[in-house]
Amino acid sequence: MTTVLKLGGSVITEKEGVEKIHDPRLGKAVGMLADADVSRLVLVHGGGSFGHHHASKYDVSTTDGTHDPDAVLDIHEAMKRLNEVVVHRLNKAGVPAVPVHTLSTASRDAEGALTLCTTAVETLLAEGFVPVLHGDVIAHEGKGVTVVSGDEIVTALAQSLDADRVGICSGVPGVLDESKNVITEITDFESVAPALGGSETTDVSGGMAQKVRELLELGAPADIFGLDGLAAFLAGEAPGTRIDGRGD
Ligand code: IP8
Repeated sequence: MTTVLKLGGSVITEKEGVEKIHDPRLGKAVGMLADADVSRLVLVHGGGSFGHHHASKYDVSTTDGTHDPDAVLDIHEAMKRLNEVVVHRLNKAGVPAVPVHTLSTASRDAEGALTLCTTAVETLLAEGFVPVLHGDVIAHEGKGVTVVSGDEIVTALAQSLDADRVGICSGVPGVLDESKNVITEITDFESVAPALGGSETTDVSGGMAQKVRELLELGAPADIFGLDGLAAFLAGEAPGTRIDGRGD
C-alpha cells in the first residue's frame, strides 16, 4: 500500500509574513504522522510564505519562467529551508523522513508537461524511509525555470508510484459548496463546477478547481481535508471530500 500525502503550505506556514513556519500547526501535523502507522508514505509540502513570496518577487509561476540564476536560487533555497525544517521536525518525532528536492528530479517539456523521475523515491521507500518532496522551481524547455506546485508533484507521484491512497491536507476542511458546506464526494467535475467557479477557470497554481480536475484523473481515490482530518486519513478513513473519478 503506497500513500502520497501533501501538507499544504497554508497549513504548515503562516500566510502573512515572509518565511514564517506556523509552529502549532506543523507540530500538530508532525505529531499525527509520528503516531500513525503508515507504510510506504511519501510526503509533499507546498510553498506557503516561503516559495510563493520569492516566486512572486521574480514574477515566476507555473507558466512564466526565468533565466535569472539569482531568481532560481532565491526560490529554490527558500523551499529548501522550509523542507529542512519539516524533515528535521519529523525526524525528531521518530518519522524516518529524508529530503528529495524536486529541482533535481523533475522538468517540463515545451508544452509544460511534467516529468518526475521517481527512482530515488522508490528506492527510499523500499529502504523504509519517508521521502519528503516540495513545490519548487524546475527546468522548463524554452522558458528557463518555472514553478512546480506541490499538487502537480502529488499527481505525478501518485501516477508513477501507482499509489493506493492520496491525501491533500489543506487550509480548508474539504471542497466547499456554495453554502460553504463540505462536499463529501466528487465523482465528476461538471456536478461541482458551479461551486468551484466553473470549468473555465484558469487557475494553474493550485486553485481548488484545478486540484479537483487533476485528482479526478488519478487511478486512485483522493481525499481533501483540513488538519483536523489528518489523523483520520492516516488511519485509513476518508475525511473531508473524497474525489474518485474511476467510475463503477
Ligand atoms: O504551494 C509552490 O508550491 P504550492 C512552490 O504547492 C513555490 O503551490 C516554489 C512557489
